[in-house]
Amino acid sequence: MDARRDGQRGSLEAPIRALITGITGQDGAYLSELLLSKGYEVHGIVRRSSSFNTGRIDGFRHRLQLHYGDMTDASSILHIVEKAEPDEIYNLAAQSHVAVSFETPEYTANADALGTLRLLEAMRTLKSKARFYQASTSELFGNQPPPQNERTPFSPRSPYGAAKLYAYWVVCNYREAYGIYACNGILFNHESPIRGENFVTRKVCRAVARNEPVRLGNLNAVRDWGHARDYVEGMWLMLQQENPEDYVLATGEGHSVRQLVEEAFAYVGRTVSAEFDQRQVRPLEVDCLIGDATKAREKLGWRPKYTFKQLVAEIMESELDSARKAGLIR
Ligand code: NAP
Ligand code: G4F
Repeated sequence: MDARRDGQRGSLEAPIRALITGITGQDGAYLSELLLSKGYEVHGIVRRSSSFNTGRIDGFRHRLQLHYGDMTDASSILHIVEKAEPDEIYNLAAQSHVAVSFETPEYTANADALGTLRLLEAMRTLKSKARFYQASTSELFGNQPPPQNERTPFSPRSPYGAAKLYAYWVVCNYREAYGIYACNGILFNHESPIRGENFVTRKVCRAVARNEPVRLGNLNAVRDWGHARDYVEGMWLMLQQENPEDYVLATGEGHSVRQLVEEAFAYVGRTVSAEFDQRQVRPLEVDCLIGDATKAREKLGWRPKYTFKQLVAEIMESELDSARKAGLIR
């Protein structure tokens, strides 16, 4: 362990420095808040966009150190790691939408697979001693029967899953070959009121709250939905252990998309109604993801606090509030 971590952890003179790629995303925002609350100096990589993409972190942006960069641009990654000199790196940046990965497979591989390699290579080149968290995913499991855990074989069913599989293995390789403290967090679906609007939880809650048609693809898919706030705590815990290992984070409870729709309508006391939209059906589907997070519970002491019901209620409340403010409902 290096001296900063051993001796001066969290002290005022030398706060621990974290670098978060994907800081403008759902998890990046929750993780930033968590690390700031622990006294970290938080750096983040933001990619240039024609419209503002920092909405999720604007409330505490003045406490962050943001750098322009892109996972597809090796030199930007190298310079940022050199400048920020992080003690911990959380690699959350990705083209994270499974359906979109079928439309943009090459870009997804570039950002999600090669992007991870670029970051690890930057660390190796700079001889960085940072601890490294990789945002791996339950999509790696594909249609392996549930419950899935760290010993379940991988068999991804999308360009996104395949890109993340490369990233998973290259993280393991760099850990073994170069002694980098690197962990894969194999996270099952986690959601929140700031989830991207085109993921199914937020999409359903938004449409129900606004009294708009709910147009969906496969209602039979089962997912293990937790709250992002719980999951970023698990990411941090993985980097505080003596040895780097890979961990599944999941609630252990599965619900179908149909049950999600029923829960959202029940919240507003309306009769369920959803329309089928062929455009939302993926070329390949992952049928059922339900995780077994025993290892994280036993080794990290990690347990999710939110239930599915509480998660849907929180997203619904937020959507109802925004619908009222927009004058769409009373
Ligand atoms: P998200 O909301 O889609 O955020 C993704 C972040 O990556 C955004 O900040 C995005 O920037 C950034 N990004 C995308 N392409 C980039 C590029 N080429 N260069 C630099 N930044 C780029 O995703 P999330 O839900 O927070 O998930 C975080 C990570 O965990 C992702 O890697 C995802 O694949 C993985 N994961 C998520 C879940 C889940 O259920 N949420 C489960 C397992 C694994 P913009 O804001 O500019 O778009
Ligand atoms: O909300 P989703 O788009 O999430 P998905 O595909 O499970 O991926 C998310 O979780 C992964 C972890 O398992 C992450 F790695 C990934 O980055 C992302 O965060 O879709 C959930 C399910 C799917 O089975 C999909 O086919 O909902 C089904 N679905 C049905 N109708 C729909 C729709 N999904 C979306 N996004 N939109 C629909 O209209």
